[in-house]
Amino acid sequence: MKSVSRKWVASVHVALSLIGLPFSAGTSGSCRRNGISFIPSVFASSSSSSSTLRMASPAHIKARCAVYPGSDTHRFPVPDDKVDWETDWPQYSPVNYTAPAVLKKPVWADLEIGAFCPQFNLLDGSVDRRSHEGQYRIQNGKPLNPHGRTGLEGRGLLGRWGPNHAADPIVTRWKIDSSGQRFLHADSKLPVLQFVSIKRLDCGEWAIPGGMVDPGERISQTLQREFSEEALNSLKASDSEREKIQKRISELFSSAGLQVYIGYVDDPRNTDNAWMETVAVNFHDESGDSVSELPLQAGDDAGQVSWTDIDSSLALYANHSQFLKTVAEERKAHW
Ligand SMILES: *[C@@H]1O[C@H](CO)[C@@H](O)[C@H](O)[C@H]1NC(C)=O
Ligand SMILES: CC(=O)N[C@H]1CO[C@H](CO)[C@@H](O)[C@@H]1O
Repeated sequence: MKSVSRKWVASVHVALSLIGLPFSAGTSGSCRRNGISFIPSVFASSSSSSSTLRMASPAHIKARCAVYPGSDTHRFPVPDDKVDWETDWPQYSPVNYTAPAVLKKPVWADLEIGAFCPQFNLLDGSVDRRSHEGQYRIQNGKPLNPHGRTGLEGRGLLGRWGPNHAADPIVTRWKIDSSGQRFLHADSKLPVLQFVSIKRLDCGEWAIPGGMVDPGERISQTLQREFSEEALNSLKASDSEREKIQKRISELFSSAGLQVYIGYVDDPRNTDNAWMETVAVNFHDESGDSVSELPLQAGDDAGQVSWTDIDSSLALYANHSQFLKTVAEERKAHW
């Protein structure tokens, strides 16, 4: 287990230097440093992913968790050496599970295969069925998870067959001391970054206030909408203050963001036929006169939004700490 997760961390670095092509390729306004692309503010929704680069995939782990979240359904156990679809495994017999809430046909979910004809690997009407990781395979009419077997077929809790796209906005400012100077960390002597975080209701861990990309929405819009919803809803502010804050948020999000990750997410909800993908982008208020003044409570209640110091010791949801590490390194801040 331990060696596997170390491998994964290492390969995230590899992924960072390999991925990012769909946005930066052919966009003259973007530059690349250390393999990380600075993206122009207006970028198309997951653009045409012509990139067929496949990272030396780390075996996903959460996507093989024994009990599927929110259910009593046990996945068919998949050992590390059987994750790859290329490995012949006639005995493989995944459990078929789609959550009742998904089968009820809510607006955010697809129908069962057969009841409609999805255009996989394409922009299908307003639903983007393209993967950030290139073309994925279709078997018996169903898309195959690009990172391999999960022990469960169907969609589980996910609405879409194939990729389910999310976006994670990482909004940062410099931590300031009482005299208005950048606060330097006692050990590293480096300035400390703070990011807007939310305490998750389900597990109590800190997380980036991200969310799902709506049909027809550009990723840049999702980033701003999710952030505005979370940050503004948590504020006790008058309408005029709210308007002022909304304007600052719009300005910050129309500046060039630093793309820190794009691609597959090893998520416990993933299945053989449905999986999470995300784009994580850092928007940074360098001068401190924009959203740095957002009066977020430094609270500890679930659902609470606050400015949190970026530090390697933070207990964070999923692979969010990997994203923050990249931000800290790129901005030469304490980690
Ligand atoms: C899987 O389950 C769904 C309903 O949950 C059903 O409609 C579908 O036919 C099943 N597929 C297989 C291959 O058994
Ligand atoms: C840095 C970090 O949180 N890495 C985690 C990313 O996800 C994999 C798979 O679930 C974990 O094993 C890593 O620890």
